[in-house]
Amino acid sequence: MSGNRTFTMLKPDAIENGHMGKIIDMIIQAGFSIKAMKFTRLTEEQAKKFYEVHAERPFYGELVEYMTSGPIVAAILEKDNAVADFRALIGATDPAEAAEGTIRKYYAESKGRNAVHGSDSDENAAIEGKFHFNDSEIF
Ligand code: IDP
Ligand code: MG
Repeated sequence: MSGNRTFTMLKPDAIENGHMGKIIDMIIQAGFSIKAMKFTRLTEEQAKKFYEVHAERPFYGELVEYMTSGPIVAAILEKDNAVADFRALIGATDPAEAAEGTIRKYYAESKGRNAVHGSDSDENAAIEGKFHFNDSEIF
């Protein structure tokens, strides 16, 4: 059975380009409710840990540098079928391949600087949510 929570980050390019409010509005209009939200900046250690699964990929160094380059918004979102529905809302990793109407189609700059993160499984949604929030910060 699929779960009802996912985890997202609005990445540094989205904040830098002034898209934070519009992206949060798209998320709410798509039926997600916000269970936790934080405006913060990742340390190098946090970014390395968060993207550990990509450690062997050629873009890992660039990814860590980008994700620590400025503030982000981290959030836990709730909706039926949250993980899959949120991945559909954000679109493909590369904005050139993202469907019309998706967040990445509108706001991503490139495959690397792609505006938003979305968890890829219920298991990772739980791990990633806990990575950023204590129980007392989740409503
Ligand atoms: P996802 O965010 O759509 O799940 P992943 O393949 O899990 O995509 O990659 C994690 C993040 O790493 C991407 O969102 C993007 O910021 C970055 N990334 C992925 N592939 C590339 C690439 O080929 N070049 C540069 N950055 C990349
Ligand atoms: Mg991924």
